[in-house]
Amino acid sequence: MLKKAFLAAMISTTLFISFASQVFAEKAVAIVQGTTGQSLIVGKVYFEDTSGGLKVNADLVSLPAGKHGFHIHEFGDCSDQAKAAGGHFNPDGAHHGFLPKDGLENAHAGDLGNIEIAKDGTGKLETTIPGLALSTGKHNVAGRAVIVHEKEDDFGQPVGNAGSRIGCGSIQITGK
Ligand SMILES: [Cu+2]
Ligand SMILES: [Zn+2]
Repeated sequence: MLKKAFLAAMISTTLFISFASQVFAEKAVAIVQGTTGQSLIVGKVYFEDTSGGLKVNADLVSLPAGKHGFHIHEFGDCSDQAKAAGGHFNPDGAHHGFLPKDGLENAHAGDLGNIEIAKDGTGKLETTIPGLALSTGKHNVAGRAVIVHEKEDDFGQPVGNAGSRIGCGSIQITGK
């Protein structure tokens, strides 16, 4: 009998922990790869739901030095040199901008701006965006794509003049 009660307690604890981690601390990763066969671009972008918004932590290597437009596009499909990812994630029908500065009223929900790449080809970006989440609400980014562009996003209309899509990764929930 005791063994049975212990087992039941174990099971409910496990269920509660997996439920709680899904609701309160969802995490995801996008494995970024170059969109052309000869490209050496690789990287990881980690996402985590926090009380202050969606935490984004990118770590890329083998890119040309300089600033590169860095966005979340609508679909998590990197085929056809990432054209299949569609446009900037924009559930509000806003115009293009810089989300951390302009907010969801004045920027696309996918407008993360630029990632700066050093001379050695590496770049990091860490930001927390209020209003975005992985899988809850209107501004949910799981299953969409992170895109790294050829050129700098200059925040011009309609999509920042950042040129072609050189890196892409779909945002996949890792759970814990
Ligand atoms: Cu883009
Ligand atoms: Zn945009």
